[in-house]
Amino acid sequence: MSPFLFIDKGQSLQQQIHSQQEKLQNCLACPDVWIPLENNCYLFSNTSATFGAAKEICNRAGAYILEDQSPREKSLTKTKGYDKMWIGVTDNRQEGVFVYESTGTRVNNGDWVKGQPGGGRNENCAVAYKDSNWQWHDYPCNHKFDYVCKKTKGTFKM
Ligand SMILES: [Ca+2]
Repeated sequence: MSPFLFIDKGQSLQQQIHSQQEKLQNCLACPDVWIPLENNCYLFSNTSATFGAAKEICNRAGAYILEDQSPREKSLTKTKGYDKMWIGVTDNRQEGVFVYESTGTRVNNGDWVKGQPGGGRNENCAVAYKDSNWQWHDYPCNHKFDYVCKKTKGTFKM
């Protein structure tokens, strides 16, 4: 979509305003297949993937693997029927230091299941379990799980 506003002289001012508002709303909406919730857009995987592949797919869309889930995000996720899904949190770079993939910032209050993470060097990626109310376990990154890409509304190229 063009960022420029075109004024049609045949339209009343009110019509022009309405038309520009519609264009703006289209810019702020989520693209096809992505699900809107509050200020974000979500893409739910159809097939499972390793953590690295999931990350690449999300990054290619300018998004990142879902991280901490709000209660509303958890409700949305529940509708998808996943048993487990990746969370964009790893200690790949430094064992025991979990960081958010999207920002590289350290996870201080991760939503870990009690006793997790506990896999040491063999388990460097976080997985949310439905049966644990989507709390996290650490898991080997080369396993394949479902995943959700998340992106802020209005950041898509038109
Ligand atoms: Ca680890």
